Parts: sequence; C-alpha cells; structure tokens
Amino acid sequence: MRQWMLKITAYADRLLEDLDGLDWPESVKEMQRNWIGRSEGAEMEFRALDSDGKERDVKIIVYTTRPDTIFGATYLVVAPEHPLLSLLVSTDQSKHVEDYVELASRKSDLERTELQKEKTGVFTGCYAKNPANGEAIPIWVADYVLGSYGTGAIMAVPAHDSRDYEFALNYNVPINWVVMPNDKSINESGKAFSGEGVIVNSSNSFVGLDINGLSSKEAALKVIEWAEKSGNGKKKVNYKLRDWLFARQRYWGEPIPVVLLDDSGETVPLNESELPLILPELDDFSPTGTGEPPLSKAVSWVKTRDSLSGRPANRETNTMPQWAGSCWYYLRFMDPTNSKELVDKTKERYWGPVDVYVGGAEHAVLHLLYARFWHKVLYDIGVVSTKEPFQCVINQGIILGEVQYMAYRDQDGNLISADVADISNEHNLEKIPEEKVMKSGDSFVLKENPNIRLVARAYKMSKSRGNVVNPDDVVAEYGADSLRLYEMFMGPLRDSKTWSTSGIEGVYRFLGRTWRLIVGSPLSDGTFKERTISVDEEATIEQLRSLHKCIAKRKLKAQGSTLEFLQ
Ligand code: ANZ
Repeated sequence: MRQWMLKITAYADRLLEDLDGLDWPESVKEMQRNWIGRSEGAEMEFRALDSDGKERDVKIIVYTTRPDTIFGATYLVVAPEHPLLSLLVSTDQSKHVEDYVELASRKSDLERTELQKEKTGVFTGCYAKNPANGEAIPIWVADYVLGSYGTGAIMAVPAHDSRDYEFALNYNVPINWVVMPNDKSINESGKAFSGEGVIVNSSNSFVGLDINGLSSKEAALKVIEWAEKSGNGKKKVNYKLRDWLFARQRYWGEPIPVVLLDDSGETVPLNESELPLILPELDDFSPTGTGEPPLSKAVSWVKTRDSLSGRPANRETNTMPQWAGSCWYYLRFMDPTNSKELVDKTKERYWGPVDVYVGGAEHAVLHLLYARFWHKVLYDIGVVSTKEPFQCVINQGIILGEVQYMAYRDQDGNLISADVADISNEHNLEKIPEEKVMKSGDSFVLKENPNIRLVARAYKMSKSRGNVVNPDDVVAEYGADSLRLYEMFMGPLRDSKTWSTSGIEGVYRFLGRTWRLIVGSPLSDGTFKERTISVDEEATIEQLRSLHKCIAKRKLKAQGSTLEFLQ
C-alpha cells in the first residue's frame, strides 16, 4: 500500500537543541529528549567468514555507542528480521533459525527489549571476523536486537553490556574484559561493567590499533579514526525518533492536497490557489474492504486534472491523521477569517509565538513535538517568524473532588481513631458527612467525639466515585463570576487542588458584599438605587489606615492560602 511519511527525523537535531531555550516543565523537555533519543557512536563492519575461515563478500554492519569496547566483542547478533540473515545461516542451523524467527515475529518490540526478559537466541552456523583483533566470532540471531533500530545488528560485548552478559552466560560465549573501572573491581562483580574507565587487553599491532591505557572517551575517538582510515567503519549518530506515518485510510481527516498524474504516476502538489481542498460529501464512507481508502468512492472528485499542465490525474485518497490540525490551529487563531493565506505575516509577528500554553502532560511527546516540527517547517518556508510555537508551557494541576472524611470501625463495629486503626484494612472505612466533622489542630475529628480522628482524602473526579462537579450546575447556582473568581483563588495554576463547595460560597458572598458596597442595599421593593452609592471625596485618615492595613495583611498572606482573606 502506498503511504505518506513526514520526515520529522530531518528535524531531530533542531527539535533537540531548541528545547534549551524554552520555558517548559523540565519533565516534558526530558520526555521529548528521550523520545528523540539522540545517540552518538559508530557503524563498524564485520566480514562474514566461510567454513574455511576465509573472508566472504558479506559485510555485517553494526551500530555501537561503545567503539572503545571493540576488542571485547566476542559474538555478533543480527535481529530476526535482518535482511542478510538468510545468507548467513548454515544448512545445519536453518530449521532452528527459521523456528526462532517465526516465534520472534509474534512478539512486540516492547516484549523483546524488556530488561528482565530472558535473553534467547540461535547460532546461525556462521562466523565473522572482529576487525580489531582478527578473531573469528560466532554470529547469532536474537530477538533482543531490533531490526528497526541502528543497523539491526550489534557487536556483543558481554563484559560491558548487561544484556550481552546475560546472553553469554546462557550460551557459554566467552566474556573478555576490556574496560577497567577506576576501582579495578571488575572480575569479582559477577555482572557486566557498563561504565566508562581505562582500556585494557586492547592492542593489535597487525592492524595498527592500540588503545590500552586510554580512557573510554579517548579510545572511542581513536577506534573511530582507525576505522575510518582502514575502511572498517565510520562515526554515526542515531535517533530513536521515527518518521511520522501520515496517511490514514478513513474518510474523516484532511484530504492530502496532491494529485497523481495518470500517464507518469508522478505526484504533483495542488496549486496554492486551489487550497483549501475540501472533503467531498459522501453518503457511504464505510471501509471499501479492498484496502483502498473510502475516499476512492467519490469517483467524480477523485478524477481530475493537474491544474498546471491539464494532464488527467487522480486525487490522493488517503487522509491526514487526527494530529494534523492540532499542529497549526494556534496560527489560525491569530487570523481566523483570512481566506487568502494561512496567517497574515504582520498579525503573526504581533501575536506569535503563543505566550503561555496550558495543557496536560499527556501531550508531552506527541502533539507538542509534532506541532514544534510543523512550526519549524513553516519557519523554514517563511510563513512564521519564530522558531518555536509555544514559548511557555504550563501543565495545569488537576482539580480533585471535594475532600471526603472517613472513619474506621473496629471488629465490634465501634468507631476508632485513625491514629490507632489498622490502616491497611480499607474495608472498615466509613464515609462521614461534612456537618459531623470539625477541625482540631492539623487534623479532622468527629464533632460529637473529638477523640475520633478521621481520614481526609480527595480523589480525582470520576463518575464511578460520584464526586464529579459539573461547572454548569455551579454557574446556575452561583453565577459564572463566582466560579471564575473561585478558580483563580484556589491556588497556583500548576498545583493539584481540591474542590470545595463552601469555598465557592465564600466567593459568592464576597462578590455580593462588593456589589452592595458599590450599589447599596436593596430598597424596600427589592430594586436597587440608580447609580452607585460611592462618592468622589478624599478618603478620611481612618479609611486610608484601613486600606493600608489590608494591603499589608494581603502581602503577608501572598504565599499561603489565598482564600482566607475573603472570609
Ligand atoms: C557494543 C556495546 C558495548 C554496546 C557496550 C553497549 C555497551 P542507544 O544508546 O540506545 O543508542 N544496539 C544497537 N543497535 C541495537 C538494536 N537494533 N537493538 C538492540 N540493541 C542495539 O544504544 C546503543 C547500543 O545498543 C549499542 O552499543 C548496541 O550495543 C546496542 F559495552 O554496542 B552497544
């Protein structure tokens, strides 16, 4: 099936570097860094050997982040989906390998790379030459190596990689120590030493490589330099980030604005004047059953001509994924009625970039990365003037449900205080209505028996707990101003906070009082005096004193609960 991919990997470095200048939660930036997963290392070439030990014309290229450990590579692993595998398997081993590959194909990448999972594999029957020390080392196929990362093959260094170590113990492969930690304790540890240190057992005058005594970093550089000179490998940067599969076979979603010429099959973008391309109305947008997208049913829409050359063409029938629109909607907010272009340049320069973006951490690596990518593409073609779309991102705290009070009962059914109860037994907890509760110091206790300390907890709002507060109900009862003001006074935007209906009542009363201060009390018929009751006179000294006392008090409380001063 023909698919569209967006080449986000071409922006990997910029997406990584530009994170530094952003005012975003550090945790979100770190998630993006890990998702992009930049890793620096080398690709090294290992020649396969025939049964007489002669070099064959088959090269296995491995990706390693530790070229300094090359003298410790005692076997190679190719992923079960490696394209050269069939060339490597000996007749004796072919049945074993086939069965193993079949088994691996049923596992997910996650299952395969889980650290705790037992490392398994099958010998291919073939050997390769370690280019550094000239030794023949066995080639295995094992599913802890993924076909989709690096080159799909590794040089395994059991002494210095814990996965390889475990594997080598299982299958009796030699373990050669080549990095010495500074405390010289390697051989007694009973596990791989994966840190950096000083290189040992790593010299071969025959190929002109000696890295003994160097630090891991120096050795890695020297091995890469040697490999590049001798044609055994080269420096390589890899990313975990994959290109973005950008085609969907469903009706909804933005149509992709390109046509395919009938005669040459060439893909041609629509002229800008033909944009936006609108989805055609379809009565039946169910799947076609043939793998062709449902849009192929819109025959008269699909059949078209290339506007420039007039040649007959078919429109692309795949649609964009749901993430497409969220990559650029904020730009349209700056200029929503513009029918000529995405956004007017002057308006974009005035409004952009978005000053504060409030959103949940669930968007950390998808939406927020995709939007940054689109923005950079738009920057490169001169549509936007900033390199980044969202200068500041804030993950707002959740509003938890109202605090619930609970008391424990002992086996005889008597209420007992929380400080002596068996807190592991949640079944003995009983909900206590708020009116029966009072505060005592830092705790909550039963009004009728203050010796019984209660547990106070707030839970995430959910239908199953029955603690959902519907803002419509609050607005109906207290008005939108009360709701807004209450939310602003609940506490810092980034913190989780508990909802409190008595809190909103406080705000409601405060607003009422403010109102009456300005317009006065209601008249006997329930209406209010026209205009305000405020007067344009100098404040008395008493009034000024009260005002400044209030400001001073407010300053003191600025760090604490902001609601208190209202009551
Ligand atoms: C030899 C070696 C020695 C390695 C050592 C590590 C420690 P990152 O940082 O994630 O890029 N590797 C390479 N390709 C792989 C694949 N397709 N599937 C599974 N593992 C793969 O990790 C790079 C390291 O992961 C590489 O460096 C390779 O093992 C392994 F003491 O090579 B290393």
